[in-house]
Amino acid sequence: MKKIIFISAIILAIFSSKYTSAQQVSGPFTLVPLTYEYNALEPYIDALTMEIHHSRHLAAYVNNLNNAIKGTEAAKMTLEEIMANTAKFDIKVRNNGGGVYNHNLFFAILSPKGGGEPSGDLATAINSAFGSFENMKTQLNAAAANRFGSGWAWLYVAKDGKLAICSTPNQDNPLMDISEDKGIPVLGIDVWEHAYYLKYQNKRGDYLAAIWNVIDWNEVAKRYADAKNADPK
Ligand code: MN3
Repeated sequence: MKKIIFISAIILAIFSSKYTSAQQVSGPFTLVPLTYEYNALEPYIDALTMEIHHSRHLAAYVNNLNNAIKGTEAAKMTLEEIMANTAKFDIKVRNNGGGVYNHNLFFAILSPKGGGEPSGDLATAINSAFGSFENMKTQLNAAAANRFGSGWAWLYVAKDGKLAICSTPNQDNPLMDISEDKGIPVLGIDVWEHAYYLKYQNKRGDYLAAIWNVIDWNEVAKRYADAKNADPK
């Protein structure tokens, strides 16, 4: 009897691991691993949300993008080149390509060592564009809170070289040719419910208040410097 229970437990373990483990992905795009543990952003973003968000949601965008670009011109493009040409391709390329680009940025600008305020050139640019760091936060939170349904709020370098704030629906972003507001994103906040619902339920505002504790300003500053050095198109 004990043996049967033991064997059943093993079979169950094999089955459940099959359902809970990350989905397999095969190129050209791959699932970028996190540089921190799933529980590293607690208590601001909970471990289960991070695990599902990364190992299932992002993994699905990667898989779906790889499938959508198979045999097309996009299969030889970088993610940034795909963003600049979404109008040419199937809607699945826009949705899943945006999903991969946006989440790679989002997970990279979060850190357990985050929080505080930016310094240097980024701080100067924020003060010049918004008056103060607090004003920038207020405006970005408002863009995130007012996004109806699923989407993103962005701090980005606009075509005039200045920092600006916008919000996009679904998995769109300012790099896309179809975006109303165009530029290079340096900070993105995911306001899809999957980003916060397990911990914050319908209280998107509480998630938006908490996320500033885990924003990695060194990484945002690096992206700001790269964006300023990029060729204006
Ligand atoms: Mn998401």
